[in-house]
Amino acid sequence: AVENDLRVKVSRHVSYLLRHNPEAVQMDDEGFVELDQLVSKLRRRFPTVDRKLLIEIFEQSERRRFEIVGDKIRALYGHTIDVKMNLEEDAQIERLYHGTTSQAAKQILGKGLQPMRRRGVHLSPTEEIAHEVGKRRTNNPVILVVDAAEARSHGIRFYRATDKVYVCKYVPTKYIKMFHP
Ligand code: HQG
Repeated sequence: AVENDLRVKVSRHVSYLLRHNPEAVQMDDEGFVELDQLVSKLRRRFPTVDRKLLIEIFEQSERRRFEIVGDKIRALYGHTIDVKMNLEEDAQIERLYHGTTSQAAKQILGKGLQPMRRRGVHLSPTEEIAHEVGKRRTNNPVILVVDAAEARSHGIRFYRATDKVYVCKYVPTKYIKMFHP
């Protein structure tokens, strides 16, 4: 349990560093950081962390939050800092889902899905995943469904960050409905 606790803390801290860069870690314009540099940053807080443990944490995680390319690593979504992710557009997906609180859902149905503090709106490919996301904020999440096909025909682009996370700049209210299973 202590082991797991450390892993969760390290993973959260990596998300924090790579999505928001509070300590001004050297990052390229696509959001990549040298793994070695990240490890040495992390060691100040978690002295037992090394490259091997980091990679284990990423491989065992249920969500793919990071991407390692060569000697570099970046967060795949969730940024508040300006990064050029160059994610792959998904030009086929017809529906996307968003799980949130009932209060937020009301606002969203009034003015659209906004990225709030992040660089993009985060959407889920299935209602089950949207439910999990909403569960982080409330016991009774509301699921919204986005008509991605219709939005796309009006120029809105949806990008696949991972198998569980899609991002988009903004979704106007006319493409959003309450989801009723
Ligand atoms: C809401 C986690 C009022 C939106 C998750 C959400 C996800 C509005 C909140 C990822 C609004 C933003 C992202 C509007 C949107 N008025 N509220 N017009 N438009 N909102 O954290 O989707 O574990 O930025 O409903 O699993 O909750 O960190 O987005 O409640 O994939 O890897 O504003 O973070 O992944 O919150 O979560 P967030 P999110 P990790």
